[in-house]
Amino acid sequence: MNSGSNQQPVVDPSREAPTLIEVQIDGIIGPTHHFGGLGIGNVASLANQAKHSHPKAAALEGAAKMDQVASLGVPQFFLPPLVRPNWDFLIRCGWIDSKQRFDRSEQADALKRCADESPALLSAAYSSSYMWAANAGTFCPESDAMDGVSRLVLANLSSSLHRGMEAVERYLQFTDLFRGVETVQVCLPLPAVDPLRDEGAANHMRFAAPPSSKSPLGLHVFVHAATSVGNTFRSRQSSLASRTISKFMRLPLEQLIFAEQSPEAVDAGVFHNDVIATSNRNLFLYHEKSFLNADSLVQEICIKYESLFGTPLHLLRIDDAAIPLQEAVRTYLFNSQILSLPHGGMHMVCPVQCEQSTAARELIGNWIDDARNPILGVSYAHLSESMANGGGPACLRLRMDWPAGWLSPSAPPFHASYRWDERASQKIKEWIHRFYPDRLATDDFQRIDFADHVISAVRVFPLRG
Ligand code: SUG
Repeated sequence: MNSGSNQQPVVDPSREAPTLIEVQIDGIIGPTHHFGGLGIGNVASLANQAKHSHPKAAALEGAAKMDQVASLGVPQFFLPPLVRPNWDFLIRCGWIDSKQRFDRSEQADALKRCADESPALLSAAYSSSYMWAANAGTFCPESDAMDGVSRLVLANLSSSLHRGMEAVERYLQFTDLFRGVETVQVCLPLPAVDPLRDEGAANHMRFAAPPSSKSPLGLHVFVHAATSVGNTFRSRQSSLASRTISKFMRLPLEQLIFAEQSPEAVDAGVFHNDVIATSNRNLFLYHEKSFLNADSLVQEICIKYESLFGTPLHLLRIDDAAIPLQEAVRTYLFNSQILSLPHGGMHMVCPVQCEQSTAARELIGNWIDDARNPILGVSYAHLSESMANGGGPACLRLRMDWPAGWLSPSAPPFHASYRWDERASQKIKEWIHRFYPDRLATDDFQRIDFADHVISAVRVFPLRG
């Protein structure tokens, strides 16, 4: 089932709600990973603009994180890299005529002229920003929807010069990934206009029952950017987009909350909610300065959570005195990937920057020692290249709660060619070693031989759907 329609919800009271399994879908880091300085409100991206990047090391770091997650028994999937430079984008921006798109000397000329006259646009055409899969879309499992349909609403990413182009390419990838699954709707992104700007799951949290409970329901919190004037940075997620997506998903009001980021957090470099707050099932980790009117918001979340699940939500509130906003943004503690382990309990994959920060390391140690919360262990991921562009462990993955039947051994494995297992890991790492540049400067983008190389590299990606 593809594309959304706006028919009225149909509730089927006899339907049986399925058990859900949390899956992780990472974007493979591409061979043109670089520091374009294009991330709006993203202090790491702005600070590292035009530095040399290391695409091979970057992609191997991302692969190692997927190995780490898969080794815990958590279902891990990947999305193949997208073809860059994006010639369609360059054609639409007038740098080459569509009739000449396959003419090599015209291509070479277009790259050179664009590099001289509009380097930001060329950087966008080469961007590997699709690697941050948390921004690909927002997912709602069928058990939460009033009409019993699972939906993935792709994000339009319309705020950013370099990211808007991902939306349609991602739509095609997910349509392929879910090929043949009748109970999921892959929905086109909202219209790519400023009032509907949307950045996907990075601004959405789904709370669920503790693992001991069988309830498949979820409480959805959509976080939009600060609306008050005076922000240093332009906001990325509009309130209208969040509200429209929640309607699309046919969510009942009892399972729905809207929240606003605090302007102070946005000004400190919190360009997405997942930089300063995160959830996993019955756990809520947040910074005291994450939200506007944080106390009343958290109270609302707790009340709705308890009335849905009959048990309290586990809160980990971090005060500014313990981790100041700037330290939170530097370490990306809140962007740690919290995983539900197959046999109960949770595990955190934190950026190595948290291990190197005394304050963050001590907090994590205390959580593990405290038997009252579900966190059982931690591992640290080295993601220096992604982090230098403002992307931590949780940014690199889209988390979805899939009906267990989709993964059962007796079901058709529609997702088989996107599964990260030992074979995929080995093949993809070999391919990275063979084709990825060790070091990249944005000057390389104007070379036609470089463009040819990275396009052919992605075309021979070893595992295609
Ligand atoms: O959109 N960085 C990304 C980082 C996305 C992080 N995702 C989440 N928080 N979920 C962004 O700002 C930098 C690219 C550059 O500057 O070349 C960039 O796009």
